[in-house]
Amino acid sequence: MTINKNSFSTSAIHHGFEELELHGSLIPPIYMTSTYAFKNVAQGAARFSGEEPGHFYSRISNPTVEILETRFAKLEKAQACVAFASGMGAITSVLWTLLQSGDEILVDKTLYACTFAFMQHGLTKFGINVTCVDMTNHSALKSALASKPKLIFFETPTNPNMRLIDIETVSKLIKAQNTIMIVDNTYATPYLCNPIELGADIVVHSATKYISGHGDVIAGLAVGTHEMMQRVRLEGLKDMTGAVMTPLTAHQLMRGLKTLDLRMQKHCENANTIASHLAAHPLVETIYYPGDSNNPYHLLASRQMRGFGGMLAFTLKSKNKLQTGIGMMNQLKMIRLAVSLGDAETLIQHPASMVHSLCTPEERIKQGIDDGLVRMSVGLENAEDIWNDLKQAIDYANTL
Ligand code: 4LM
Repeated sequence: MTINKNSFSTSAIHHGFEELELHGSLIPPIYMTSTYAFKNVAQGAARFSGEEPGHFYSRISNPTVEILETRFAKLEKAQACVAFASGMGAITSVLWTLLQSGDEILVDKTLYACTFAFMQHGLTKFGINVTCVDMTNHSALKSALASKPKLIFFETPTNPNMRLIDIETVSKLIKAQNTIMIVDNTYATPYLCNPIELGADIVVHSATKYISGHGDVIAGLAVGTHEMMQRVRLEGLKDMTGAVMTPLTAHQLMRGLKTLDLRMQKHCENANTIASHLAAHPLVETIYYPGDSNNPYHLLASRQMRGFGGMLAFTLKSKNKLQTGIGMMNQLKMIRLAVSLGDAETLIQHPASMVHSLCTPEERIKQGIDDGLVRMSVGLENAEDIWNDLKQAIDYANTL
């Protein structure tokens, strides 16, 4: 009998931990320690210099967090991983490590609002030039690349309007130059897409979302080469942000990872059911969901992802789409009105008044975010229960 230790589910459950080495403890112990005792001064010095492998302070590394990092690197098909206190901790630590004043970077026009704020209002304060470009438009991207940016950064699918960027094509466009490609893979997860295989250098995640899957953790992860991740750990994480993941969070994420494949299959299935119902509803104007065969990103999604994911967005037909959308959301009974995504509970939010309210109306227009847009993270409940709640709320909004 051969056991395929490389399969996603087996790696998600077993990789990076040998139970019999630790009293047979089936679950990796949670090492709640901030520091590590040395045998003598020479050993302490060797740990600090890196001559001897091992832990010396939990802002740099911790045995429980290390198991999660090893396991997640395997799932993302990367050499190495660094864990962080949040998705924003991952993004800021990676970018602070790589950038310096005077650098130019290129980012996609649609980004999660705090990532957008970090780029546009944070990095620019320190003399970094940030240019937004529509990375789905390859000729615009080619022209923008002429300035040889230090790095490019994008999400795919984008939050909240579900645009998809072709990772492999973008990677070919930057091949001839020394530009680093960073992809935020939060929406797809490594179960649906592995950007490193398609040419990305670094992949970042808000592990708060599908990786945790249970709405009880704030966490981030980044993967890349050993060399790049060691730099991120020792510069961005250790000296710049200090956004370190706790061992308890690592334990919760490892529990989440064990069911990531099962949960993603159900998220995909449920989102597909809800999208089909929405498509057939006369009051729905536009659906942003790559699983729909009429969606402009459908072919790319079929090639780049192993499923269409659990996220969708839509607008309702109305003279005042904003008011109708708000009226609909206030009428929901089971679906929870909340930001974040990837939980068992179906979550709905209104980007213009919540997550993307951090952007000005002009910035939202540039990012392609309609003020009437409603974003849904389709959960794991019974799909017909989700639809029945959504339908009664849409029907009610029509009477307003
Ligand atoms: C939200 N998102 O959309 P932390 N990258 C992406 C994200 O969606 C997020 C982050 C990074 C939402 C939070 C309120 C694509 C967050 C940032 O929240 O720092 O773990 O991740 O509703």
